[in-house]
Amino acid sequence: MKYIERFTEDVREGLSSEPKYLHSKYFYDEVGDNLFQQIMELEEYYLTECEAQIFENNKDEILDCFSNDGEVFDLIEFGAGDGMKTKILLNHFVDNNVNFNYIPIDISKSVLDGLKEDLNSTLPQLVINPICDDYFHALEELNKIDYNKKVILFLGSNIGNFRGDDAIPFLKHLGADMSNKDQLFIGFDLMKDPRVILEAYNDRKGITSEFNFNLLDRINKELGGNFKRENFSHYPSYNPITGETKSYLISLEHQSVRLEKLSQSFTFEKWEPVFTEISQKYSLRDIDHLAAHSGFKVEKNFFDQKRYFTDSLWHLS
Ligand code: AVJ
Repeated sequence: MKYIERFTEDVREGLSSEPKYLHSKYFYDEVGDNLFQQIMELEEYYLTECEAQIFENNKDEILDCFSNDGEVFDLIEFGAGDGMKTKILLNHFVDNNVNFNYIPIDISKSVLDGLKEDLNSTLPQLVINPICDDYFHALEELNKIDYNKKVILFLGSNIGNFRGDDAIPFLKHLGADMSNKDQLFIGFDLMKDPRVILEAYNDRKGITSEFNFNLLDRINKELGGNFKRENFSHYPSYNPITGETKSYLISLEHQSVRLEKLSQSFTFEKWEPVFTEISQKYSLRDIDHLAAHSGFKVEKNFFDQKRYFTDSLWHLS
């Protein structure tokens, strides 16, 4: 199915559901990529800095874990983005003449082109083979062409887009494409002061709100919608019991929105929420639980100084 058809069907399904929802994966068009870039630079959005600190402070040990006495490995990154944090590791590996190939995987061609161009100029010795595809398809293709040890990076708490145990099928699927010598290095944002978490998704400059509203702009642009921004309000929430950080767009009045491409209108009650995104937060027990129930074993957890975040190294159990 073509992208735009998927988008159309997902929006139709989401807005016909009770409660209504829209998939956060559609945040990321060119405008959305740029807004997320700005989010990562926000003071409130501690995740980026924590992970950078983890890499900076543990790069020797991380390298030791990845590399078995000089044997070549593929460093495969899911959803590489601009690769800024990964660059800390890449730099360190290149400096140490490590024998590895960097394989960023992303569905966005422009993101990959930008990354490759940047790395070619800043790290010319690096071997980089980007793959523009979905994660699993790319992995299967890779498995056909080489038998190198694979280290899969899934950073930045991207896993948090799955609610709790909903990550298990995804992780199992990943495990099925891995062999015993392979590793998974996965970023989890940890439970912490609920206020700190809420602020990260409720920044003072309103970039996160803008990020959510971009979804309505996209629907207007691509599906011929007539959403009025001023009729909605961004509402972030954090539940310290479940670790669920959820964002909503709340309808400020009873209204009807028409989507030309779907030849359909949708009514919103006054104060009706549209669920837009989950960013799951984890306890260390949650992480052990996820690993155990998806066929992995936790080899080691790396932390930042405040213990806000962990990058957890897994292998098949
Ligand atoms: C890219 C999914 C890790 O959930 O923290 C940031 C996206 N949303 N601010 C996250 C996001 C609002 C981010 N991830």
